[in-house]
Amino acid sequence: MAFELPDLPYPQDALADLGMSAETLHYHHDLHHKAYVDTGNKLVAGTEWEGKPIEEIIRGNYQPGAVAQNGIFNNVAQHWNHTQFWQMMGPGENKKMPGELEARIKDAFGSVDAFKEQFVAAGVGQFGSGWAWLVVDTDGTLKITKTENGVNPVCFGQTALLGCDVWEHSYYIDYRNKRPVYLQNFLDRLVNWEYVAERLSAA
Ligand code: MN3
Repeated sequence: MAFELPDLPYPQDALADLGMSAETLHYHHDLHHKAYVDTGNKLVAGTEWEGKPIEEIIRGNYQPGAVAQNGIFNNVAQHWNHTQFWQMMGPGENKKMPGELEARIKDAFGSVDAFKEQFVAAGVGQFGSGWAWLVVDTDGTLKITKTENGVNPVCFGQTALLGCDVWEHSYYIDYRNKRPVYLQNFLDRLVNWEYVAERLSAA
């Protein structure tokens, strides 16, 4: 089955009071994400990858250490990344981190603030386009990682709990060049921690 652009799980203006405008979500979801879906469908059609599970296409096309990944990888991985990203955010102020997730984060990083500091540093330290992630690594421990362009935790057999898009299209309308402010706001106000905790339970 061809890839489809999923609807946002909330109205386009639902995050505006929390630091992500309707304009950003319009460009990011309706145009950027849609382009990955459309291009991914075109590139996969008629190849051995057509109809395969998305994670299999991502792992099968990822080339470790390559200077650039192929077009199928770039577009299909970015479709996966954005589909997760929309769900990892949500409307409503003061979203609380469920206890079990908080305990695991404190255990791994010392404190919630230390976790946020390291996550922001990962996103800021990703030179050029990419993503910052909180993952369950293959050894079962929580880790913060950064990846370039469309590369994601699926490539490494890790479970993504949280991901933040640090491509400029994700923040330039609302934050201009201030990537650190965008990342801090993402963690403080935008993340749907209940959903992150569900992903941890399922890992
Ligand atoms: Mn993006």
